[in-house]
Amino acid sequence: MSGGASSTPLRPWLEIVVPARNEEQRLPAGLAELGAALASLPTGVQVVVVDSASTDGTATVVRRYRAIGGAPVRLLRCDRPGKGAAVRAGLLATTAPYVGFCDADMAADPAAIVVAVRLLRTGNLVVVGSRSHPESVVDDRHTAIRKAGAAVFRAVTGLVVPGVGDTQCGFKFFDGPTARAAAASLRVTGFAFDVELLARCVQLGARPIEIPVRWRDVTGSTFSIWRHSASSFAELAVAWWALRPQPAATVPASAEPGLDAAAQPVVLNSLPPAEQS
Ligand SMILES: Nc1nc2c(ncn2[C@@H]2O[C@H](COP(=O)(O)OP(=O)(O)O)[C@@H](O)[C@H]2O)c(=O)[nH]1
Ligand SMILES: [Mg+2]
Repeated sequence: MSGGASSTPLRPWLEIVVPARNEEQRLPAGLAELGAALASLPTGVQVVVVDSASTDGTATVVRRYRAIGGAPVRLLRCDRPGKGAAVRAGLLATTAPYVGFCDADMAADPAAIVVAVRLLRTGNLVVVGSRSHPESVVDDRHTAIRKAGAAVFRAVTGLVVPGVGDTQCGFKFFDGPTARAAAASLRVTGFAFDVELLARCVQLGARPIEIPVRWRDVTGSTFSIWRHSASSFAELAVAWWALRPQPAATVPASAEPGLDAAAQPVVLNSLPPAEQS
């Protein structure tokens, strides 16, 4: 699966999607951090940066990186704006048995990828970074109003995907076929897409595992409380409607939505050891 030490196999074993909109400033540091984390993984990893709606030099910056930490970097353009649309396009462009996505600012320390991969390799289908995990180290400098909005948002997400403490952390890893199947039916194109993506994975039989992350607020966020708050709640409604249980007669048994006991999310204690400085 990991390929030879000297050459990158044609089919990667892990592909990591990085959505990027107007990220020329934050991407260089973000990719450097991601590269440092990938250097400890076996060869055969690829990074897919999905650029959409950028009006700056994001694409030019990405083209400068042929590889990071031994992983080739691909640039993908997505015509539709929105983080959800970009991650969906990135996931659908993957072929690897394991996939994931990270924000361009690497607010969640990508060192946790090694933990996520270990859990995927032991048969877990979805592993998500969670700032609400008791072992997470979170340096949250968001404004009080954004924190309050996030708390309300979290309460409402429970209606769509119960049991996941933090659906919005930009650090999620998946079994490839599960992620591609979930992404194929994704309706939400904006910041609330994670909720629908997780709920669709649960419908496919996944039991999301939450792992601790080291997370810090990185300045230059593309999320605007004024422009994106209302639309994020509207997206939740779209997800809830799209995922509502269908009458039994019209849904094949294998695709029946809903959370049975086996699909309940679980929380794991698996923060990687702190990096030595
Ligand atoms: N391609 C693409 N990426 C986006 C879009 N909107 C947000 N993103 C990316 O989604 C990620 C969101 O993280 P960030 O802006 O740090 O938001 P925050 O951490 O929630 O404040 C970043 O990598 C953004 O560049 C979009 O319309 N298109
Ligand atoms: Mg961020």
